[in-house]
Amino acid sequence: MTTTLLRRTLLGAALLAPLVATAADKPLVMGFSQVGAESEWRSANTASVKAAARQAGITLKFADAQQKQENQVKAIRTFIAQKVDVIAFSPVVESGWDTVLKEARAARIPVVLTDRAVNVSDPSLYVSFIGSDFVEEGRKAGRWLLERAAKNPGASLNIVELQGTVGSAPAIDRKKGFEEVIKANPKLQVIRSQSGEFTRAKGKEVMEAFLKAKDKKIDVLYAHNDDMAIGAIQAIEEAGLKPGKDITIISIDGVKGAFQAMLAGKLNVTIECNPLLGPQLMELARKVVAGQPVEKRITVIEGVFPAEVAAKELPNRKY
Ligand code: GYE
Repeated sequence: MTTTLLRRTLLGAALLAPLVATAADKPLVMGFSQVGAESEWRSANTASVKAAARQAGITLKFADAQQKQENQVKAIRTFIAQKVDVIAFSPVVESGWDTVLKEARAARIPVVLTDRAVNVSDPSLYVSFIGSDFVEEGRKAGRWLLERAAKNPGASLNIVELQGTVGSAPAIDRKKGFEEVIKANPKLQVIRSQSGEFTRAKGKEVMEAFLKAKDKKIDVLYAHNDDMAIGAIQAIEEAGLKPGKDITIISIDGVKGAFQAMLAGKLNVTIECNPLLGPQLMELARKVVAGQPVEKRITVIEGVFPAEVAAKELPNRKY
C-alpha cells in the first residue's frame, strides 16, 4: 500500500468512525402492538415486555388494541409511518394480516411475532415467531383428563368447553390438541363449546348459560384460560354447585389466580403458558435489526400443575 493510499484509508476510517458510533448509540426503536388487557396472562406479558425493553435500552412504542384487529392494523401502520426499527406484535386473530405485513416489508421494517401466530400466504412476511405451542397445551389438558377418567373406567363424562377469542391461535389450537387426545376415550364427550373471549366476565356469563340448559349433567369444564375458569367458578357457586368437586375444572395459563383457586379446592389443574416473553423478544429484536440469522420459530418450555402441588408451587410463581 502506498503512503497516500494508507493515509486516505485512515482518513476514510476516521471520517466513518463517528457515523458508525452514532448509529450504534442511537437506541433501537420497537413498535409493539399488544392484544389488549383481557387476562392476568396478558397483564404479566405486557409488564414483561415493558421491563425487558427498559433493561435492554430499547425505546418501546406500545399500543393496546383492546382485542380488535382493526386497532392492531392501525397501530402497525402508525409504526411504519414513524419508521421504527422493528415491529413486534401479538396478533389477536390468525388471519387477515397479508396487506399490512406487505406494507411493513415495502418500508423495509422487519416484523417479529410474539405469543400468537398468524396464517399468511407468505411466511417470509415475518422474520420469526416466539411463543408457546398451544396445540401441545391442549394435548396436556386432554392427557390429564384421560388419566383421571381411567381411574373410573366405563363412566361417561360430559365436558363443556370455554373457548378463547374466536379465530385466535390459542383458541383454535387448544381446542384441536384437546380433541385430538380425548378421542381415545369415547366416553369423554364435549357437549357444549362456546367462546368466553378469554375474560372472567364472559367466562362467567357463558358458564351460566351452560348451567341453565340443564338437559345434561356437566361433569367437566375445560377452559382455554384461567380467567374464564375463574369466572365460571363464580357461576358454578351461584348455581349451588361445588367447583372442583361437582364439576372438574381444567384450565390453561398457570397464573397466580389459578393457584389460589386450586388451593381453595375450586380448580383441579392448570396447564402452564409462560407470558414472560420480554427478555427473549428484546434479544430477538436486536439480532433481527443487526441482520443476524435467527430461528423462524422459538418455543417456550412449560409444565402442568395439578391442585396437589399448588401449595408447594405458589411461592415460586412469577405471574
Ligand atoms: O392464554 C390468555 C390470553 O395468547 C397465550 O391470551 C395467550 C392467551 C392466554 O388472553 O389468557
